[in-house]
Amino acid sequence: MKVSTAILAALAAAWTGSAVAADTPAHGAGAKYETSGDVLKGAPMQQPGAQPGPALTAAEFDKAKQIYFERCAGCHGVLRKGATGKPLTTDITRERGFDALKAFITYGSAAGMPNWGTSGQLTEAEVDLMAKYLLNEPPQPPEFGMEEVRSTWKMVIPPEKRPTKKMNKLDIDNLFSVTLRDSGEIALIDGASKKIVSIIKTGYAVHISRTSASGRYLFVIGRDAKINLIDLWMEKPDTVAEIKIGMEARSVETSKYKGFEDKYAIAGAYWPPQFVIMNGNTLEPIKIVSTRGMTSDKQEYHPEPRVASILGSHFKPEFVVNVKETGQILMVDYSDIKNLRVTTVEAERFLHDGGFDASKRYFLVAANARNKIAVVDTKESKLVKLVDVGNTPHPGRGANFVHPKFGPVWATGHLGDETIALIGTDPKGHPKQAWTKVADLTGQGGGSLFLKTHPKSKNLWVDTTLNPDLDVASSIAVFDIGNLGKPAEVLPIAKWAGITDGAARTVQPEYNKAGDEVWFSVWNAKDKVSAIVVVDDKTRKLKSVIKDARLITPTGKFNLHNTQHDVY
Ligand code: DHE
Repeated sequence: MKVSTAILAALAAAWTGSAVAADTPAHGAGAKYETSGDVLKGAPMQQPGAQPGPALTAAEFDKAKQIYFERCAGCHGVLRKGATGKPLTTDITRERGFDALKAFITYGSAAGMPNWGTSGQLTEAEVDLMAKYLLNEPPQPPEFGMEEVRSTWKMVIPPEKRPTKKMNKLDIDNLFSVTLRDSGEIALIDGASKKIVSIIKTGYAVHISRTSASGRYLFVIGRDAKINLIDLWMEKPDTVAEIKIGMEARSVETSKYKGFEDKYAIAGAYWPPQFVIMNGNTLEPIKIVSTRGMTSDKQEYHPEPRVASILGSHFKPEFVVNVKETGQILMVDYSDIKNLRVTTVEAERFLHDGGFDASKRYFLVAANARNKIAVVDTKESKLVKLVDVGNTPHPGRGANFVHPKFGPVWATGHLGDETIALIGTDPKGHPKQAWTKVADLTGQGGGSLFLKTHPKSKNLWVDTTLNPDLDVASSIAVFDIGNLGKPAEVLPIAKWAGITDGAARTVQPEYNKAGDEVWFSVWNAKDKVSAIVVVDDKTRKLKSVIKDARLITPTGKFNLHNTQHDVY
């Protein structure tokens, strides 16, 4: 079934701003999707004192603050200075006035503002309250400087008390770290037996896992900015250190350059807008750097630019830090942290997720609300090109393969349309195609979050997790790389898992180490059965279904070898 482009556009706008439109079924799957400010709703914030706005009681202020951080902050910003949504500072809201604000919240807008009132997401009284709240100055969540960061640092097992050799029989390379989103845990699953080896308590709503350069350590970051450092050599892998680097975060990475393996870790926060460099073996915080600054386009000051994806360069002792609202890519040189050198690459606003090309020299990242992919040369620390793609690219780390006609390409799917854009990545062998969109494939629909292939595979798997049509959202499209003119085959992954209760969606293909199996999460509500479905890559037939009462809301899966070596 084709879904209207208006719905997809609203979905895309909402996702990029981190709030799903109220009238899309994706919002119905809301339990699986939380707005980016939700962690902050409970943060202590002083109600601004007497001011020209309508007076709010303390209880009203608390309620409005909670609604704002649950529903609005992702798009309009913590301080209401605007992100993908319009700014809502009092100079603007007071000029608009109470009635206009009320109408806007009730009916939404064509630009992607959800119709909170008419959809029934907010009652009339709540809409009233929010209009009043917006006429008052915004409260500010607390900062999180070195004193606060350090006070959260826990050394559970110091390096000298850790094993000196691997104490277990696990095939670490083929372990999968699986996010159990709503239980605040990860599951370590053995790739061969498909058995859960261990469940480890982590921060709230874990977002990603990353393997250290040596492969010994696993870093896991929660939405609440808590990092767990897990030692995979222990008899039973477990947390050896933890820390909170802010109040809200999504990304963590480790130093990968030769000579610096496992030495440093870095994590980026959504609030406060900052990144923190830590000791890679202990998580002891070393340096905090604020990302507040000028936008790349108009060079206007932005007070809360969130840190999106971070990658460790293979070509230099540098971290590639993508700052969302300013569109600046910071190449952070960790060879001398005291005298930190940061090369600021002017890219494009609303940077989100991305990955390397097959040579690992070039980094491609989505400037999602600008429908572009920024390409950075990590050897030269320079922007190569901004490439136009479809509506709201969302690549995850992307997918690299050799196109029969155009040579090496990197692919991204989109939230706002059904296309899969292929970008040439071989400036030496295919200079004409390099850093341009060479082709579009047509997938099942918009709402795509992740796609994946493997150097040994001939398949390209594309999810459509947030498509409003549940049949589309619960299945996967697979393209034949050798014959891209052929329409994709659609496999009903959630049905294969035998899950009929709830609105289970299929999310994030991930290969095993050998590259002959693909794992999919069948992501259901917290109180419903979820699963992981394993498909044989060659035959595209079901290989196994992992079901276990402990597999609560599985989303991301990270094969430790592929994550360690950036294989995708
Ligand atoms: Fe993610 C990656 C941010 C919602 C699952 N997500 C990322 C990255 C960022 C990000 C910045 C890149 C990290 C990196 O590479 O260093 N995600 C956000 C959001 O701001 C957003 C839109 C809303 C929010 O409030 O968090 C969001 N993400 C989601 C989900 O709802 C998903 C589907 C389920 C969940 O667990 O919350 C989800 N995000 C993922 C996954 C990755 C990811 C699985 C890593 C993909 C990979 O293959 O590397």
